[in-house]
Amino acid sequence: MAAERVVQAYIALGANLGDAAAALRRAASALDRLPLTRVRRMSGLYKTAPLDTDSGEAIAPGGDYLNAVVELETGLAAPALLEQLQRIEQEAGRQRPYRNAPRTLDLDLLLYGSARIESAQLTVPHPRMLLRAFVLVPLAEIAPERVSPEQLAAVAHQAIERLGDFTV
Ligand code: PH2
Ligand code: MG
Ligand code: MG
Repeated sequence: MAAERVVQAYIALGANLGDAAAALRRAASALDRLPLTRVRRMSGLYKTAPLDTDSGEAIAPGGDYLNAVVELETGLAAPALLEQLQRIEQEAGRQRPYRNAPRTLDLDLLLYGSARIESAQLTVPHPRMLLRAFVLVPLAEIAPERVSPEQLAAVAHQAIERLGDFTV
């Protein structure tokens, strides 16, 4: 059998409803249990103010978020990985009453190797990741080659606090 093609994928985790720390820990261990997939690196755990999705600036409804980014090594194709992320969100009780609503768990596919994907379901790299310190700061922690100093400088005014290591 041919060897599986394995890629590094980066997933942003966020939650600001319920026990967010537990939701992120459970999500990381669910990711590690996906077929053909291992969690290879985990950023620290960050506390961040809720930001508006589109501008990345104005404050959105709800309390502070916990955010982190993990690196996966996966043999899943990007659409199959997206399907699994959505399943894990559903199992964590995710509801979508309105845009930017507080959430029990959000899992966003940021990067899938060096792929550029534009389908009806999925855009990779994530189209808004460069607007968000809550993505770029933890991503830079585990994959500094994927984030430039200029990109970090552009979001340096957004409040973000590293609470400590993120362990499952
Ligand atoms: N996610 C959003 C909108 N705003 N703000 C923070 N701080 N963290 C998030 O994960 C987040 C957000 C949409 O997914
Ligand atoms: Mg999101
Ligand atoms: Mg999402």
